[in-house]
Amino acid sequence: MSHQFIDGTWTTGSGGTADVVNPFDASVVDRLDQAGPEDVDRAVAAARAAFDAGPWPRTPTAERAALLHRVADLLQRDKEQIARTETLDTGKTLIESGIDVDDVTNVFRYYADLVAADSGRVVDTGLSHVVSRVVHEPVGVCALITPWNYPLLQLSWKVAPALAAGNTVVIKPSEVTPLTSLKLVELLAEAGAPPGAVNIVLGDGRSVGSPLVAHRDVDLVSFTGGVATGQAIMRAAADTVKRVSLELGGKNPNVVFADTDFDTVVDYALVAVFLHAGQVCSAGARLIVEDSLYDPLVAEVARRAERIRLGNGLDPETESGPLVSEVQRTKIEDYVASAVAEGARLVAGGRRPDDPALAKGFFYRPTVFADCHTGMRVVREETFGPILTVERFRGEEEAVALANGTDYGLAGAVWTNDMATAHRVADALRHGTVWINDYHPYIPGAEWGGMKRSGTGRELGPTGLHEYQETKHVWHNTAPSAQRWFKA
Ligand code: TXE
Repeated sequence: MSHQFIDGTWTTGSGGTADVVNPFDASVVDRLDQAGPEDVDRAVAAARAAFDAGPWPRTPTAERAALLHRVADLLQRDKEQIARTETLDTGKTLIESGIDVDDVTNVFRYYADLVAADSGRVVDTGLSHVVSRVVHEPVGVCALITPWNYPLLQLSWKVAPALAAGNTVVIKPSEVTPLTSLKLVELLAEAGAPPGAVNIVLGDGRSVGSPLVAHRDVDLVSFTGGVATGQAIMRAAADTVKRVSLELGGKNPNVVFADTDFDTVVDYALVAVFLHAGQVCSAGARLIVEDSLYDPLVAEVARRAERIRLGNGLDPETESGPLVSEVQRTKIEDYVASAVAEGARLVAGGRRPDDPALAKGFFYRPTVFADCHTGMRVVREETFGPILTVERFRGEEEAVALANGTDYGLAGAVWTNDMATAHRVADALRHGTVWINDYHPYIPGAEWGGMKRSGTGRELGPTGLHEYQETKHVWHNTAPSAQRWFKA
């Protein structure tokens, strides 16, 4: 067993072993060695040496871009195998896993093309003998820490721009779902990443994540995960003034005005929240509905939620898989109990499935609560599971107030056929992404990230590259002459 990739070599970690579990039936998919403290040190030292004296940061951008394109080709070559692994590891359906691989491929291609076109800029100084240019350089050693809901996808949003910019990286995937991250490292090595440019260490947050964040030789931490962990990372990074980028999830409003098409909005309301069993940072977990549409919409969403077919992600008939772990299911059950105790009206789900074929897995029925308000914990906090809460509004002002009435600010949507209303509400929402008459799409070229407690920094788009770049101003006086500032 050798699952740590350090300085171009697969080595065995000294931190014991951990099982990777299939959430569908709790069977063991793989057993992997874990990094010990000395492995973390060796990985950072390799990345440091590769940054300070290795070829990668000095490789012309066109060659770095070519490597990223090769990775994209390899991802497509191995697409089926990667998608299957992601499904075994996370429980999501094979269709979703396949979409993830395509999206990851596109992210590598996007950053390859973007960095190839990034030649800095020349600034007009007004002085003919002075050349002033602004250039982008890599930041240094980047620790990339990822969660378990979109393991490969979220890693790609970090590793593609980090490498495109010329950084070296140490990856720490979630201990729950490390398999496709290992595969991506294999592909990066196959594509020709030089030793030390890409390293991966496995383990949990306490024994591997935390020492990485505190390490003196790490210059940047990019993290996606929970708010409490993000806060701890921000605090720890302060000691060495690291650059930090955080994506910490959301509690995302899906605002529906009464003039919208009923059947369409029911479909989208369901996929907004129940995609990947609700374990999506941008899940539309708060449905906020105009008074006159409220009762029919609640009834139809509840009816359709009851019909969602749970099952094995590998089965093409499955519409939704299990939660990722027993820990996550326990959390969801706790939220359901608190919602009932606080007076929310349960109209769908609220229980584990009865089907004995699903008994071993971490399944929970898609759940809908009506008559919710922002005083309830289930409305305020990110549940990260298949729970939809429905609130009622009267008038645009109240809709906006409710949608913004959260500590989070990652994403939200507005549904209406009145385009003036749509854009007024979109402008008023304090969320990093706003969809009008849609839910979920994102594209490599447009920034992704949150306001308020949803985090700091942006992934994707040009800003997603700048996160991994230092900006340097070079001033060249081509004709210096004595100025006699001080007397000769
Ligand atoms: O996340 P953690 P968890 C939210 C969601 C979920 C909650 C908890 O609400 O229920 O967070 O999930 C590593 N220093 N999101 O506990 O702990 C950890 O090993 C450095 C939102 O799984 O934040 C893993 O690799 N690293 C979200 C990663 O951080 C540490 C996606 C995420 O784990 C660390 C996932 C430490 N001290 C959960 N402690 C999103 N934004 O999409 C843990 N880690």
